[in-house]
Amino acid sequence: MSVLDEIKEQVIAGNVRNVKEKTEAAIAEGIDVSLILNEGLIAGMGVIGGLFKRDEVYVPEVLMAARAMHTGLAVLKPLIAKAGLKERGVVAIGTVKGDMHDIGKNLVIMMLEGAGFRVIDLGIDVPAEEFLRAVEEQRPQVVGLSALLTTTMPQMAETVKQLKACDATAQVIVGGAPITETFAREIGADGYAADAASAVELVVSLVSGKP
Ligand code: B1M
Repeated sequence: MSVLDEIKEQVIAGNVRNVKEKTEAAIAEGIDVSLILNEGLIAGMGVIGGLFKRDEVYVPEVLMAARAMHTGLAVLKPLIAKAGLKERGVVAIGTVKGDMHDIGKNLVIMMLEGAGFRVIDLGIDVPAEEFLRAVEEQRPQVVGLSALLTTTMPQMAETVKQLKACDATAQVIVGGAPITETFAREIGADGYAADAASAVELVVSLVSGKP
């Protein structure tokens, strides 16, 4: 098994120590940073995303894999900066005002980071103005809104309305347990994802302009 396959397998297994060691070994072997990133770390998170989507692994496994991937990323970070690798895109994401749930949002963030996106985490209980400020100041291509309560769905609708009224070109996606495709369409969002892996697929398609 190549060291890249080993990194991938150890990300899937959520083994922090092994991912760190294997990433260091790959660097020592002189393997290109983008290969370590794409065929090792990101590939591992991709597999976990698919398993999670099919209910073959659950939240704890995804969190462990994400932690392992972050350890590998930390080892690669100085080399990524030197190699001038481009990020795949920028996404700003938060849980809407009145809503404190963030486990799902954090999973979406981890999977997006695992897929090579830079994510601006706006946190929980985020008012519409804060989403607007992030769009103005940081110019993300995609803004993600999460809501877990039926009582915060109107706030999600209001936030989408305000984001669409400003002249920024950011596309707005929504998700969370009570959110549906129909609701997303009704409130004028550009996309809906039922889970973290689908959110990555959606963002990739929006950023690449391929539906
Ligand atoms: Co809350 N809570 N909670 N809670 N809580 C629910 C959501 C609830 C369904 C429980 C129940 O009654 N059965 C219920 C909502 C009912 C409703 O509105 N229909 C509820 C309630 C009522 C409340 C309080 C009002 C309780 C109270 O105080 N009386 C209160 C509200 C606080 C507030 O937000 N203002 C409250 C508080 C809490 C805790 C703080 C205790 C805790 C949150 C801790 C935290 O997040 N840091 C909590 C929890 C843990 C839950 C449950 C048990 C689990 C939620 C969760 O993390 N799921 C939940 C019941 C349940 O779902 N079984 C419940 C795991 C997570 C991975 O899934 O968040 O759905 P999920 O995310 C998924 C997808 O939805 C999607 O991808 C994720 C990964 O696949 N997704 C996106 C999410 N965001 C996305 C964004 C995207 C795309 C996809 O694009 C941007």
